Amino acid sequence: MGASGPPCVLITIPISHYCEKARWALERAGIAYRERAHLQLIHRVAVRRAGGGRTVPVLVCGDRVLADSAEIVDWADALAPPDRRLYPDDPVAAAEVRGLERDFDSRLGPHGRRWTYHGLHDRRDLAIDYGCTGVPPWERRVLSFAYPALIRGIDRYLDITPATAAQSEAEVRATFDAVAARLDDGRPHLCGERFTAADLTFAALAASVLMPPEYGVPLPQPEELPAAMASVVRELRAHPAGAYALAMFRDQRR
Ligand SMILES: N[C@@H](CCC(=O)N[C@@H](CS)C(=O)NCC(=O)O)C(=O)O
Repeated sequence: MGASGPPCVLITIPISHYCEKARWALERAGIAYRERAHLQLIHRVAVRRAGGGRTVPVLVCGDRVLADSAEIVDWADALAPPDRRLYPDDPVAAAEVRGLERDFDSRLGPHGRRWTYHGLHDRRDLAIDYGCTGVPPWERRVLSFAYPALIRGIDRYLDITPATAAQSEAEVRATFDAVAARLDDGRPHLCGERFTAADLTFAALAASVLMPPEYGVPLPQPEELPAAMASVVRELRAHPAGAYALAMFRDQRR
C-alpha cells in the first residue's frame, strides 16, 4: 500500500498535536488519507475497533495499523519523494533526528498539552468552537452538556492542577530554550541544513502553546484566549524557538 493505493484512514482527536504531527507527515509525503475525527474519550471506541491502543493518532492503511505518531511519520517518510524526506540516509545524522523527535514526543508534547488544558479549563465555548472540527454532530452535542464531566475526567487522567500546569509551563520553556540554543549558531534547521522529522515534531508539538494559524484545524488565537494564557502564547511566539516553529508552519506545512 502506498501513495497510489486506496486512501488510508487516520483516526484523530482533531485538536491533538500528535495528530497534527501525523497529518503533516502524511501530507508532506503525498499520501492520500481520510481523517476520522472524534472527541476525547469517545476516540477510544474507534481506536480499539481499528486495532490501536488507547491513543490517537492511529493510521489504518489496508492491513497495516500504525498506532503511534512516530511510526506514522517513519512509514510516510519511506514513501515520500526524495526531496521531501524527513530522515537523513546517514545513520549518525538519522540517530540525532530520532533522538530529538523522541525527546519532543516524551516531554514537550505532554507538558504543552497539560498547560493548554489547564488554561482552557473554564472555556467550554472554546472547547466547542475549536475542539470539534470534523467530529460527528452527535459528539459535538454530547460535549455541550458533558463538558464539566469530561474536563474533570481529563484533569484526573492527566494530573492537571495549578501546580502541575506551572511545572509543565517550565518544562515547555526549558525545551524552547534548548531549541533556541541549537539554532543560535545560525543553522537553518535543528539538525543543520535540512528540514527533518525533528523540526516537524518540534513545530507540531509546540503548537499547543503557539496556536499557529496554519495548523491542520483552526485554533483559538490570542485575542480569544483567557488573558493569562494569551500573554504566555504571545511571549512564546516571540521566543526564538517559537518564532522558528511558526516559520516552519508558514514555510513547510502546506
Ligand atoms: N506516543 C503517542 C502519544 C499520543 C497521545 O498522547 N495522544 C493523545 C492525544 S494528544 C491521546 O490520544 N490521548 C487520549 C488517551 O490517552 O486516552 C504518539 O506519539 O502517538
